[in-house]
Amino acid sequence: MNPLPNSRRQFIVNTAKATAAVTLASTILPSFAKDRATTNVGYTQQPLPYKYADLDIAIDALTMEIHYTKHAAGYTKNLTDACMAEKVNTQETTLENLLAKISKYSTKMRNNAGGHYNHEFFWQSMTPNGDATQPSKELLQQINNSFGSLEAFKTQFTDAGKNRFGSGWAWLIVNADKKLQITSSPNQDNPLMDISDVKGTPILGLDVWEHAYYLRYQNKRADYIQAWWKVVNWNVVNTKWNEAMRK
Ligand code: MN3
Repeated sequence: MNPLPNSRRQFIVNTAKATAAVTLASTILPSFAKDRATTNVGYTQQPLPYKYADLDIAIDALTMEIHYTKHAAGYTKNLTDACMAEKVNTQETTLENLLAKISKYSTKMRNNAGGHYNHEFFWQSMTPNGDATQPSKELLQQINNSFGSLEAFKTQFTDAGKNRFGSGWAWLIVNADKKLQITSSPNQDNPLMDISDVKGTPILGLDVWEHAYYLRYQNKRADYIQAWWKVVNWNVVNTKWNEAMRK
């Protein structure tokens, strides 16, 4: 004989499931949810949020494919190797925190932690529908305050990328005073690193290594940057700006 009516039994099953879910949420989910709730970059290469050919208005498909599967994937693999060799617990140390004390690690760690972070950040910051996105009202106000206008900001950021000698990145950051600032970094360095001359939280970054543009643009880096504005995902920049202001 069934000791419990069906509805009672189902209630117990549901309660057990709910309890299990609450237990799971309180034990496992905090770190997971934290990563998902922010635009933090993890240690693994994430799938591109678009196809290689989708950014063709600015970047051709072959460049995207080689850049993602060879250059960027190489940084990710070498970062994994460096973390193993230098005993970084990637479950406990966020990549952002590792970058903040990068001076304590090897040059291999610096180059590949930066290379992995910068590329994951870069992929996130682009979309085939860039023209459908724009700075939020609040961010636009800050851009106007800091640089005069959106166009003036783009010109100054473009100059930072154009004038970065050799390989590197141009950045828009939120600095310690919560102000917007344009900067650039050599190689795979970035403004999260303790060794960086200019420090802050990046909210937009542009890869100006030749591998990012040479097939289509050859020596014309300025043309690449001009086209790149069409694929900037301002929705992501808005989110990163909000997060940086709350830090
Ligand atoms: Mn690159």
